[in-house]
Amino acid sequence: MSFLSKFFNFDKKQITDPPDISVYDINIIETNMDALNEFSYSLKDIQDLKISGLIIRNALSEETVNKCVSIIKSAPDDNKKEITSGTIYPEGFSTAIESFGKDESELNSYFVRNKIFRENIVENFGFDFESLIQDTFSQLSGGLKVEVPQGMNDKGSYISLTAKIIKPGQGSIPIHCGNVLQYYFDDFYEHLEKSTSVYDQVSYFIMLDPSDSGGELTLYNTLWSETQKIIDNSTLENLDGEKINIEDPNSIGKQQLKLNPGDMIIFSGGQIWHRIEEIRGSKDRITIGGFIAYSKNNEKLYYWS
Ligand SMILES: O=C(O)CCC(=O)C(=O)O
Ligand SMILES: [Fe+2]
Repeated sequence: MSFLSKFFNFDKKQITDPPDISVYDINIIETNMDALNEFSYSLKDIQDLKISGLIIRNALSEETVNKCVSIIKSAPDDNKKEITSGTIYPEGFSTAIESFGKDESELNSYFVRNKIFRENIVENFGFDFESLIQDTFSQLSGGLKVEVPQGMNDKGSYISLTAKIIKPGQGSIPIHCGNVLQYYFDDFYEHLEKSTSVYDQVSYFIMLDPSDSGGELTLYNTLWSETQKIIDNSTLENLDGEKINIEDPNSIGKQQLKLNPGDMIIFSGGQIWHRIEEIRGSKDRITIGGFIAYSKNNEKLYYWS
């Protein structure tokens, strides 16, 4: 239809069409480690939603991936934490603060344990993921320093990254975005917020072992700025009070991403609503990752999990 005929033909269809609530279109760029120098300021573009995310294919070799999978699987249970959607290794910040509350000595020893775990990162994960993350994000931010925030009361540190093991039948990671967690658990973030701009944080993870089927990352075409309420696992409500059925393609657009062993994804997980699809088949899905954000003065980056 030409511009003029469109302009003069206010037909019935245009009036009765449902409102277009998918105002944000997901756009993911794919690259590999060798081409990363073409993306010198992409972290900012991801945070500003100019691009939704970046997939770095084969960030880790097959050999390294296999070594990490076997080390993570056989890691001692007392370093692992069971949560509803699976197992986290080692314990991340949000569940630690959930279990320890404001108990200062428990929290202090949690942060000290993280520091010790990090000193033995190759032994504990099978690979120096901290160097990989620091180099990658430094390249994606025009050369900024990338650090792990210090723990509460200047004790130890946050954990840099965690592995997530989701078992078939144990489900999925239901729909969420990083900002919704900060909204509901704002006192959890009180300390981190002093150093780090946690709002609009960026998510990243490396796929180590995909499930036989399912386990895809689904990004939905709606942002925290327009949708801030979870009604249930399949329904969101936007700021206009409209219900969004995330299972209904007429209600919302989405993009599903399948990652292979060794692939890394960096995306606007703070702002874009997303979920991990149900794990099916016979094997666990294993990823390793966390969050990254600018420091309060924008001079460096902080990453944690
Ligand atoms: O699959 C994962 O490891 C976590 C995905 C996720 O929700 C995130 O990275 O924000
Ligand atoms: Fe997430």
